[in-house]
Amino acid sequence: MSKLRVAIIGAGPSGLAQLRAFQSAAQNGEEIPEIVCFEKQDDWGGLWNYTWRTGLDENGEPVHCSMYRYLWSNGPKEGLEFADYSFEEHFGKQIASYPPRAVLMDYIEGRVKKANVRDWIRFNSAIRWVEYNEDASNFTITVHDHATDSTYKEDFDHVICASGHFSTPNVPFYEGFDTFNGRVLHAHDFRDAREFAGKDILVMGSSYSAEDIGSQCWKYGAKSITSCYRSAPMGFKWPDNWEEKPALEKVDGNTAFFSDGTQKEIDSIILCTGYKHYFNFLPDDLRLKTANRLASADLYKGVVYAHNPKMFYLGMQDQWFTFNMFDAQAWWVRDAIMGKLDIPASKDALLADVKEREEREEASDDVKYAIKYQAEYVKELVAETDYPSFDIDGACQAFFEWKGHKAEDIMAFRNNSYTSVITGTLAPVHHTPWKDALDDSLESYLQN
Ligand code: FAD
Ligand code: NA7
Repeated sequence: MSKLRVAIIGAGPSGLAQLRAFQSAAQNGEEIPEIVCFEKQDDWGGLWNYTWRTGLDENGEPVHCSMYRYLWSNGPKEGLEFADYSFEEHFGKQIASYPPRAVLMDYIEGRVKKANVRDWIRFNSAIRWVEYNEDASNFTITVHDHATDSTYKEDFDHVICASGHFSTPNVPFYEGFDTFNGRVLHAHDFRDAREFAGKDILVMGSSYSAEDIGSQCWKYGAKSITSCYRSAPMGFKWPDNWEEKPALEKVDGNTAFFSDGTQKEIDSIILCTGYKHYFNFLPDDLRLKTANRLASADLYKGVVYAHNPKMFYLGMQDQWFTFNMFDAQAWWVRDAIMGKLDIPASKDALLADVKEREEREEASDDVKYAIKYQAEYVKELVAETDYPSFDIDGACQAFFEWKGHKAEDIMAFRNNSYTSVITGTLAPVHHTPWKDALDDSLESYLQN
């Protein structure tokens, strides 16, 4: 019998977790399928692979990166540490708890360099289309190889979609945007807070991007920050030049009007209004359609596409846990493909599992409940595979402390440190408070 062929779409943290999962099985002497990972960018790392570009990339593909300069981890690294590759193993010492992007990128790369899986990736290779062949029970994938500017097709037994879901911006229209006398941009296109130094900015949204982009602009010298919310305020104790307002109604010239009847003169509008799950390379019968939530629609165990169980998705949930959850998913998918775990044959059973997860998520809108909910999910998958078990409740504890530190002082929460659940070591306090640390380079961060 010929070897199974598995296609992985994307070499971000999720796709790389999948490569590492297969590589670790091979290292243990198991026979693994043939793996091909397709990545449209010229390097790995997904969102963590920073580019100054916005709009279209050098090949005319939509720019994937939504990260920006000076971005530091928005949660403690103790919540995302790989169970098979600690921060101490990578850096040779324990490091502070909220690493800047470049430091986390270095860490992500370290594990896959060690695993020696780069040759499994075809870079500059954008997936154009995926079709399922009922007769042959396999998939045909159409790829655009930008290095040779040619397209080709190849067949695979399984497809694992790890293309991320924080790249295609959700961009609402409000009256007056089209005649606003300043810049209107989405968080996806935000690159450098210094652009807004001395300016009065309006940040729309009340989630992570609004909080962090507003904070970056504050740190790098914006004159004032106004944030506005649709449903609920972020409610932190903001600095004096940051005001939180209810919903935007319209803008007229440079004046923004809010639902409480107040108004504010502004220079720029940054839409931190979230992202869409968007897969323009998938036909209706394979395409995941879901909201950004913890229990993704249509995914058995959060990874198996219920309408075609030969197709898998990684990392499609809203995320408290990130790298370690992608690992748990990747190990589980590997074992399902290798026949070590069973996927129920009936679609009803697959969808019943989804429904149960949705109902359990909807049982409470408490934040601690949500963190524990995702922790239980990670535990469930880890228990069914040989991914090294780790203290997932301890990681939850780091998240709970992080939430408390944010409530205490939103501009200082990153000065705190937490204990690694992998090595048991307490992280050092960073040498410079976050608000004064203007240099976000790896060299600067590691000077502890
Ligand atoms: P991605 O990182 O998005 O990677 C997907 C990959 O698929 C990309 O390399 C892309 O080029 C490739 N791809 C897409 N389409 C195609 C195609 N058609 N053909 C071929 N390749 C394709 N998480 C944290 O843990 N800590 C943080 O501090 C943090 N900060 C964040 C800040 C921002 C602004 C954003 C947007 C996200 C942040 N995240 C953070 C969450 C982030 O989602 C995860 O850390 C992680 O990057 C998700 O990995 P992924 O591999 O699932 O997706
Ligand atoms: P999120 O977490 O999806 O949040 C999107 C925010 O945008 C949220 O507050 C929404 O309000 C708001 N929103 C969405 N549509 C609108 C419209 N039409 N008008 C006003 N406000 C709107 O996205 P983020 O970018 O913050 O975070 C995504 C990831 O990036 C995250 O995992 C981080 O790690 C970094 P709502 O509360 O729904 O009313």
